[in-house]
Amino acid sequence: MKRTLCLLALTLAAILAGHAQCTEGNEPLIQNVYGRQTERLNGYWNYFADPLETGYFNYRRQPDPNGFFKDIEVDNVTGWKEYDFDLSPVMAVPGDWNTQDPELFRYEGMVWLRRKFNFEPADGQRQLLYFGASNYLTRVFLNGEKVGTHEGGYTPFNFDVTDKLVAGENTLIVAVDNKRLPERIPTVICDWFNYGGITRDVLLVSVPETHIRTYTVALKQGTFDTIEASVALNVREAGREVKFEIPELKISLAATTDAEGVARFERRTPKLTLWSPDDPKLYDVTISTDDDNVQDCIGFRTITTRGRELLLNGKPIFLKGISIHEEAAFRNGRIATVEEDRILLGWARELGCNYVRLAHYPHNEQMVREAERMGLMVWSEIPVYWTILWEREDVYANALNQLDEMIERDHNRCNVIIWSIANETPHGDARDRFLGSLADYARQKDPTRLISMAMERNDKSPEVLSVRDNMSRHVDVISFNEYVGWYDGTNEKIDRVRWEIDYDKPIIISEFGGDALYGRHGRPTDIWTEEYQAELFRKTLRMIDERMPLVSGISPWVLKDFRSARRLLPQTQDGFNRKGLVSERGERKQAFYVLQSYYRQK
Ligand code: GCB
Repeated sequence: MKRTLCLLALTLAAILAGHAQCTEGNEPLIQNVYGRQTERLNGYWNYFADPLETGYFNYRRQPDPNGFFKDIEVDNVTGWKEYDFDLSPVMAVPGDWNTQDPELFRYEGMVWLRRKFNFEPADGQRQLLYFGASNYLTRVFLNGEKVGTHEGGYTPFNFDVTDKLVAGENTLIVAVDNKRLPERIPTVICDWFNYGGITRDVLLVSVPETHIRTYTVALKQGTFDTIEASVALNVREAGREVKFEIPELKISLAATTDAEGVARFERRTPKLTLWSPDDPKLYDVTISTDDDNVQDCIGFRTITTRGRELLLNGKPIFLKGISIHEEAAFRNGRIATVEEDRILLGWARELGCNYVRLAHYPHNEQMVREAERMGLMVWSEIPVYWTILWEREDVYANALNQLDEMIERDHNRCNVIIWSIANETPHGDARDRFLGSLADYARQKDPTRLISMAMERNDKSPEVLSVRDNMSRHVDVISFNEYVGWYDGTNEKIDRVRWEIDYDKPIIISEFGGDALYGRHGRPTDIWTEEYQAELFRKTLRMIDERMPLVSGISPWVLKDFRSARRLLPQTQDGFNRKGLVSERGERKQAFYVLQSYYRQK
């Protein structure tokens, strides 16, 4: 107990420090922007690259208090400015800069973007400026004033800009910096493309002074038929009436907020249809006060474990999964539209999946929502990947903040069954402390889901494979990246190995796979061919069924060939990781059909 309290105190201190260090000016995240009144600030924004960061630092590299580029109208009365947004080209927001401007394809640094928009203030309304994500460090200026900063490339953030908006034309300027640095998360090396830019929606969310900030709607723990909801206002105001309605279930409840500004609801609902991949039932939910109103679609399910079994709604389930990067099919840039989400999820369905591992960072909100509608369970992950600076408090605070934002955004998505706190991290005391605290935080913030991380193998001998990791006691599910036949021996090794995994927890193989260039053929022993990859899948799937302890799910690596600056081999990789079952042009490789027929008979 003492230890838990201690960790909680540490965690709280780190969160507070996190907000001070890696983010600044952010309001607590508002839940479900898509169910509210918003104005989209997407569209074409003027931009220019600023590799020397002239627009942010003065010549001594001190942040310039006047922020040179923050507002072109007021910053330089002399007119001697050496930049001009009006004369600069435009790029689409949301969108990465790498695939929009050939000169910026490999650019890693600062880019300034500007969008003008008209605004008419309404009495009693507050305006939140919301970014779905922007990679990586984002500094925001509105009408010449600094609004705030956010660190982390894959989670949403919002600022209250009510007092900075003016009637008529407004100028929003955003500096985005995607440099890779050792203290960032992810850090200097990772195996995916470092797309920079404002990569997700930018919205102006209009809410009343006192509004519904967030809510949680789920099954009461330990039950299959009792809906529980809590609704939090943006202020600690007691005595406000809040309504909670699910018309289809004839639920219409009212409650008043307590001193924390929170209203709670509970209702037994024997006729509830639980969400599952076979029947991804969602209910329309309305939450309202006398002047605020949020609409959502919510499903109900339980996800628990029993020894080595994984249980969905109390019944054992096998996760037929695939790992996915958020990179658009055919176009191969950061996903910018929901249609692009649907293509990837459609391929996962075609494979026969009931589950997707959204690697290695939180994907866009619509991806998760579409998956929920399609009956796909989700593993959601923060980019704590490979070698993080485990000893540094500011790095921990940043990881914690990204974890917090991931959970905050998606805790009402019933299809999210696992929060993953890391991928392939080297063992050590500092790492264990770092990840142990993240796991405790996630569990305390959201006790309705399972916690996991993609571990590495730690074998007992070259032929007796295993996972042994101190983090095992912190996670609910033992997940690991396997790779026999690719990074460990060739395909014939798969038939020789034995497995001993000593934990009594469900096992998920979070990755296995091998590279194949679409259209390259040879014998099943010829590396880089479709035949090699297909054989690797056949052998691995047989091994899982016949020679491993009970495995509760798999998410082979990976749905589609994806860009990675680490993949240098000419004529084979050409800048792409080739472990996709589908090529970067959308062609299915042989292994696609091997996995598809396995999932059909499973
Ligand atoms: C891994 C990583 C993944 C890589 C993959 C590979 O273990 O988790 O990010 O892309 O291997 O292809 O090497």
